[in-house]
Amino acid sequence: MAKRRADTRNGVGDRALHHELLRTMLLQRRFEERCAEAYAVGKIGGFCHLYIGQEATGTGAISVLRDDDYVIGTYRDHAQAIARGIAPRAIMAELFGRIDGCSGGKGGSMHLFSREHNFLGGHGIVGGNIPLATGVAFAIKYRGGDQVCLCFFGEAAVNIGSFHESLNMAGLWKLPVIYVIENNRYGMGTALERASAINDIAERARAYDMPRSVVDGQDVLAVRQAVGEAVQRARTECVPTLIEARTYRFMGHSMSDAAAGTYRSKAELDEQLKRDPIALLRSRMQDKGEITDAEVTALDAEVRAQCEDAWQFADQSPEPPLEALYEDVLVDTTSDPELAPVAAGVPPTVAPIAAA
Ligand SMILES: Cc1ncc(C[n+]2csc(CCOP(=O)(O)OP(=O)(O)O)c2C)c(N)n1
Ligand SMILES: [Mg+2]
Repeated sequence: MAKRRADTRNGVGDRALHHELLRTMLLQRRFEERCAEAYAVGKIGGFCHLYIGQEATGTGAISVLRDDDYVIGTYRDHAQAIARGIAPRAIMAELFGRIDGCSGGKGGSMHLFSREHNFLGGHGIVGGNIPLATGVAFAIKYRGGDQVCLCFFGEAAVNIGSFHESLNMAGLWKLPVIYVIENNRYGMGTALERASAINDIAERARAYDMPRSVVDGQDVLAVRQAVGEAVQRARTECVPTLIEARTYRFMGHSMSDAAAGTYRSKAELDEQLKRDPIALLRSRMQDKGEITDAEVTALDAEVRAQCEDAWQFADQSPEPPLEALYEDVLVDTTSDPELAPVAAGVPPTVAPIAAA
């Protein structure tokens, strides 16, 4: 599968970079609008959590990574998979539970995976991906690599025990991991102030002697800057970072609850809608003369067509056969060349972890 992600790291001018970031966020938005539609007509089953409103955080953060870095997220993973370059066709097919999905149609909305893109999920357990990210970062260091692991989770996850265990290990062993808290103010219907003893959650990094920063999660360029600095620190000095991106989701927690009217007011939502991350970047580009209205319209038409193509592709893809139910439960070490030595009982020949 060809990688669709353009190089948004270095060597490209601001205009090209901004166009690429806008295209990615618009694709994420239109894709998830189609997800909502597909869910309503029963094409997507199970849980489905949309990222609408939070696009700048995932897009800005992932845009600074190299292809050999790792990304690991939560159940709110569709848009991050798009930012990482996984084809909309493969994502939509996964959401439809079809064989051409990136997880073979057996993961669904919350479990998007792509080994090719070093995208390690999609995890349904709140906080469950944080120790995994820490383990990935340990493996990178143990093997002497210079990749980093970028780990996304919500602000409610910082009250889970594994968050603290993981940050302690990462701080102690100096692991190349960047923990990005997507603070959208709510864990399902519970406001941060009702669940957390401190509201300034980036402060938790102090307990683990870890650099921290707070960033406007609606500003894709600010996120790029903050994550870029953390990635550089992790890559060159093997230092972990905790970043709190202050953002907001414009939809309900999942497809099963309303956007407003229960635990948050319509007035609050309307206020937040004024800081739509896509509109913010678009108007910044328009002010600088980097994009015209006609170009925005054309871009929108292009991504809408891509989403329609993804839907049609997913709809035509078959369901996995019944026999596939028992596949992918355990690792098949015999058919994977990388794992064959393990299967044969050969101990791994990797360098021990360097002293911090
Ligand atoms: C260990 C665990 N407890 C409870 C749940 C149920 N649950 C699913 S999402 C969620 C809220 C998480 O909120 P947050 O971490 O802020 O992420 P957001 O949904 O806002 O992106 C909860 C409690 C779960 N999936 N896993
Ligand atoms: Mg939250």
